[in-house]
Amino acid sequence: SGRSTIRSAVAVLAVAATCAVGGALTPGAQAAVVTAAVEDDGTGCPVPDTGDLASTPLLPDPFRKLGTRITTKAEWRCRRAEIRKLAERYVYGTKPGKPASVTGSVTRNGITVNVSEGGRSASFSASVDLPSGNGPFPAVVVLGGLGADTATIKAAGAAVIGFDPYSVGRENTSRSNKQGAFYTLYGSSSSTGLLAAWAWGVSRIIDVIEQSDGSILKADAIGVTGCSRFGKGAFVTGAFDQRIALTMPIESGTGGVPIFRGVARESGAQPLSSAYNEQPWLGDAFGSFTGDPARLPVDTHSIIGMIAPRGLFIMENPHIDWLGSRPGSVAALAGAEIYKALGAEDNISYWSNVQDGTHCAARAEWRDPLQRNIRKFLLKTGDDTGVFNISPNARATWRGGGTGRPRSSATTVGRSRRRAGRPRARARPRP
Ligand code: MCU
Repeated sequence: SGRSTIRSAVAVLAVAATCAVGGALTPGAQAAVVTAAVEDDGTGCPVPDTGDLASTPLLPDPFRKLGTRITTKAEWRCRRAEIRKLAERYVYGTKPGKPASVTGSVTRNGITVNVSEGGRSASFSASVDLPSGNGPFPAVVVLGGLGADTATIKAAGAAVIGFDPYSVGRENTSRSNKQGAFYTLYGSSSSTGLLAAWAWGVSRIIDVIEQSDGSILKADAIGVTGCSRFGKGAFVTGAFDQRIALTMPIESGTGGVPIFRGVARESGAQPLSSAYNEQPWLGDAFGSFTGDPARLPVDTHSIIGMIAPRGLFIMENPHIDWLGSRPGSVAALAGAEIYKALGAEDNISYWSNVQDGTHCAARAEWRDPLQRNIRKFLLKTGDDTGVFNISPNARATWRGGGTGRPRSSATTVGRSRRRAGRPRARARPRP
């Protein structure tokens, strides 16, 4: 039958990550057209109240709804809507949808965005840098300009949209006096953190591209990237807009990809309270979890699940403890289980095996996988499989209560074919 099921293999299992051999992306046969036509396809999904939050020291089961565990791929749409709601409520703050009015323009060198709602208006803009050739072009939104290899992005055939996240959510403000276009619309005391505000800004840029005549940029071939704090932003941006075809967070550190429960146990990684207090990146509600992340009903593997089955390429730096590359690989490996369950394991890649320890350096190792990801998910001309190339420094083990190894009988998870560069997932019951 064509019906796919997701079931728990064992109650608790461990996955040991092995270092990828060679690390080359090998050809596969998976279709890459997996974006949604809308920012969020979960409208209409019932999301019950969470009630009291239980302590879950192991990773929460991404397939367990508030109530029961899902058993089919079709149920993922509404489980994702739940994860989104929980992530907004406890981690990032609410990201509102398209405001009542969004207007603007797309030219060969810039995008303007005008938004208004409830009698408040704001504007911001972004730069456009086109590759050679004839458009319309796919594009990668680069948050904050730091660390992204824009030459490679253009050489691969995608335009670079340069977006200053601070135009929609500034840093160095108190939580009660947040500033920037987002907070002009939703109030300076909005409990939404900067990362969700930045994500909202990118979504509005995509609205304007969608509304344009499509002669310069293609709205259905948008990627997002950024390094460091803007890597946190790129991660959240990709998670919260299903029109984004490719999400590429670089060295995002705490508040980005690394699993919260792991950060808390990783000496040297930026502590949760430090990331919460350094800037209002995370939502105000996260403040009550910094000392006790086990109470969070979602962790970042589930945020990766919000991106699935769309393209995701996580880049990390294993040379700086502060960046938490071990909890980062935990999130990636656990999140990959969601991709597998959805039959999309070829759409997630993780790479931390790099030489240069400089934060946000231009890295030769990422050039090839970056081009391949752009070709596959934005130009839609490639069919590479995903690759996990984990630095020995970043190798980690995760355990998830009931997360299990979800089996998707119809597609990839149960099959025996193994490729170089894939993590080996091994079910091993633990007492
Ligand atoms: C990795 O991102 C941050 C980090 O969370 C901060 O503690 C540090 O101050 O700055 C990093 C960054 O954004 O560097 C540019």
